[in-house]
Amino acid sequence: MLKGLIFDLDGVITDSAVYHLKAWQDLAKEIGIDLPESFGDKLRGLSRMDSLEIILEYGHKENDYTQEEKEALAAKKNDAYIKAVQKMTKADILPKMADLLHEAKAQGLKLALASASKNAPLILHQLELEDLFDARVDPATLKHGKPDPEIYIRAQELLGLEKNEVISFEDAPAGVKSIKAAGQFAVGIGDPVVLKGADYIVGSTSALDLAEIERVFKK
Ligand code: B16
Ligand code: MG
Repeated sequence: MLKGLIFDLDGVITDSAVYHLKAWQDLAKEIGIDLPESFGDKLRGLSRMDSLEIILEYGHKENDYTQEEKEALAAKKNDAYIKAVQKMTKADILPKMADLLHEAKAQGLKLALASASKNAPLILHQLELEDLFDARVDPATLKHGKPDPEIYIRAQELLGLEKNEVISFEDAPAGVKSIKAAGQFAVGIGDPVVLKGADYIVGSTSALDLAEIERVFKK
């Protein structure tokens, strides 16, 4: 029986990816790397330091910096990202998502957040959604990032539920892999080819229909 929903943040509840990409592009430019718009999809769901690593590899600069210097670069990107996030409002919630969250809550479903972002509390605050969530995984407490199942298993445990009692929502291939490795039902939001491991896929949040997802889940 369905008892809870677990959500990724970036790409599912709001499109913070555009701000991540802009902040990474600005930082990359400073160190001589020209990051194309298409790189944004590669960053989805990856942790901050994993994002920096693939950017440095892309620019053939992976051996140019010490760990301390890498941390300083990531901190600089994060400062710029936070400045952008502070301008977000509830108008930045993706289409239909606020309705879906409120509908789920009204049905008595528990809600958890499984975002790799350390800035998730700030973003939920900006979007005025923080009170809706019963649990939030703190990514700083995790040993492994997505696609490892740890984050989705932790979210389910924080809700006190079993894997067959939850539906989890993701926009990134690494996130869908994480959900499926946790043994949960995965709703993918995005390109069906890219998200092919998911149990139910919609092209965008505009197409989300909780009753329909629940019907497929129960089959
Ligand atoms: P931060 P999600 C992820 O969010 C983003 O998709 C990814 O691009 C970002 O690097 C990661 O959060 C870490 O974010 O630097 O704010 O800690 O999709 O897991 O909600
Ligand atoms: Mg995401």
